[in-house]
Amino acid sequence: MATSTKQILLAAPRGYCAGVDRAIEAVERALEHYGPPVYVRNEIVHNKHVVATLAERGAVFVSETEQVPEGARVIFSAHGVSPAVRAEAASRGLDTIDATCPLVTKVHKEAVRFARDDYDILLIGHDGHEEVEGTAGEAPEHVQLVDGPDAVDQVTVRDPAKVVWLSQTTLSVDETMTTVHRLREKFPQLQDPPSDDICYATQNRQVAVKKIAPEVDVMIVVGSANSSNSVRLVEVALEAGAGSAHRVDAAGELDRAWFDGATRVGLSSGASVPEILVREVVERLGGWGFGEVVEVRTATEDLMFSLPKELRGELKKAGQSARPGGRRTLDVTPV
Ligand code: 0CN
Ligand code: SF4
Repeated sequence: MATSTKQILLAAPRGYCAGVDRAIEAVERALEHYGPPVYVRNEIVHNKHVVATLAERGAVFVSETEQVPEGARVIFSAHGVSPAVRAEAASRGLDTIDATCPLVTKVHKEAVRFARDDYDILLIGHDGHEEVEGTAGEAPEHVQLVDGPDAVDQVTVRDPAKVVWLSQTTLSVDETMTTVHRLREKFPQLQDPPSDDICYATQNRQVAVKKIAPEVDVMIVVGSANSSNSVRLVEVALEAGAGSAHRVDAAGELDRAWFDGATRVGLSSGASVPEILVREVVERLGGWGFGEVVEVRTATEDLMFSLPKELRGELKKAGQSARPGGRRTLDVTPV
């Protein structure tokens, strides 16, 4: 059907997942309850606007627990930490609040269990990503990192009858399946994880982008450069047939030339991205003639995680509600 108004196809689900919502609320509630400074090990989630906004409110982001003064309070990020980091924090007498997403913790538990049964664990994930460092750290003698299909050739195992693959939660589903296929060609007895390690939010955002991508001239994904799940959405969009695809941190990074001759733009955002940043992109595109916004929903999400237990206990003692607020956005300061 011919249309004179240029359109935005807005992917749903997009933006915050349950683990991000909980982690950000943990920092906000800790700041309210204890007052600043509250230390946070690594970026609480991989979004520079979220980090800048929380820093303005008194969160102090550090890359190692060594940088936290003895006896102070530190929050572990949504991506999880290895037992060595926990031990270091304990040895320095730090009060810890663990905002690791429960779906990351689930993968840690799988690694511990398969290591106990003396399996070789092939962990599919991106070298250097914090989540992978945390998961591998649960069983360093048993875990080998497999960073994509091309890394399969180098993999060797002790006993091909006792091999399992696990993965980072925020990978491309299709690329991971290619890696698994190659691993299984090499090790036919390779076992699957007990349940999907790539989380529901990562999967849902990819499904929505795949639906929209073939219909659009340009796909825009809002998210930070170090956000694995956001970057995967750009790749998924291109694979699924978008004319072009770009990641931006915020509306200010949009280049008008990307939209020359375009009549339909797709828009999504990663799991760590506040909705306000998407709204600003919609506004900017509206000013460039993309006046009609059509939401394309492929799933509904209502999962919500309770706050980290250390914080819940403290809030209850102080007579404050320990229920998660489900804030779903943060009034971020554009940086
Ligand atoms: O962007 P994120 O903070 O992290 P990655 O996609 O880089 O893993 O999103 C939340 C994901 C988690 C854990
Ligand atoms: Fe948890 Fe998935 Fe969100 Fe990561 S992207 S915080 S694993 S729900």
